[in-house]
Amino acid sequence: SNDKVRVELEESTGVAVVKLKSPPVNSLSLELLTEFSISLEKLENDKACRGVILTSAVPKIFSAGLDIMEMHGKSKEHYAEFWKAVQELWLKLYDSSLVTVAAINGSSPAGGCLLALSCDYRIMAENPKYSIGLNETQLGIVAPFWFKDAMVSTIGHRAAERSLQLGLLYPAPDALEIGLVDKLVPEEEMQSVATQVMAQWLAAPDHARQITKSMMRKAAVEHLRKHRDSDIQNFVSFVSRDSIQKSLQMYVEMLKQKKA
Ligand code: CO8
Repeated sequence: SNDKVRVELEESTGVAVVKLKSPPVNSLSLELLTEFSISLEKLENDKACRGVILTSAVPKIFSAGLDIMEMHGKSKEHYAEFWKAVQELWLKLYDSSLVTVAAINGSSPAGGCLLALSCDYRIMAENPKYSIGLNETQLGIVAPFWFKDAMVSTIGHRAAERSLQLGLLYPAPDALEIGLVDKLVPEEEMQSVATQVMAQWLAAPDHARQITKSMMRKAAVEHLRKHRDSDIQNFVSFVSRDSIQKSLQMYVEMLKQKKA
């Protein structure tokens, strides 16, 4: 069903609020990735839209990242299709000409963090129970080069190296301290602060801002565009390994045990 991504465009301001609504944890399944990409493309092509506020309609969770079930026990063809959809969404979001503000109203590990990193500005609810980071190594997997590039661009090389090797998840206050997010706000003020930040970014003339954004992001975007096929091949062969399948299996079981 086409209702995992809620889009509300306010014509008077040109600002769209895009809410992920795929309970329980907004994990990025092939279906959600596809719907999200289509929504972004529509907004990108809509002359009435100048900015997007990205947030979650699921309490306490922004996004649990990529859907682990899409990377486990499936065919190589499926892994390839899934990975292509992950790349596609990232390219659309990271290379968007719209102003993008992430309103991170819950936990945001791995692919959830990547979504936030791809926006122009990040505000996060100041709850220390919410954490964000690229924790891939903790699952026994490796964040791809373009996840790494986005992290390095945001927090710098040294902090990114430590953060990626250890697979660190930062509670909101620590995320602010290392610059992984730009601002912490009380959860009930997220929407109004996001709107204020958006107004500030929209005050810059569109054309000049868009060219500047594209200049800043071009190298990372080209890096993936040029190596899309090999990146898919790498993902498929990596994720198909028995050892990786075992790690993912153990991680899923760990999540279930934590619950019991
Ligand atoms: N994918 C699929 N299912 C998930 C995921 C996920 N990412 N996260 C949680 N779930 C499932 C849980 O297993 C659980 O299922 P069930 O109800 O059947 O037991 C259900 O969602 C609810 O989860 P929790 O009970 O854990 O919910 P909480 O509210 O307690 O916690 C969290 C929410 C904090 C989001 C927690 O679920 C969590 O930490 N999840 C794991 C997040 C994670 O580590 N994601 C990493 C995914 S990998 C990725 O995004 C990038 C991969 C890059 C590719 C590398 C190349 C190989």
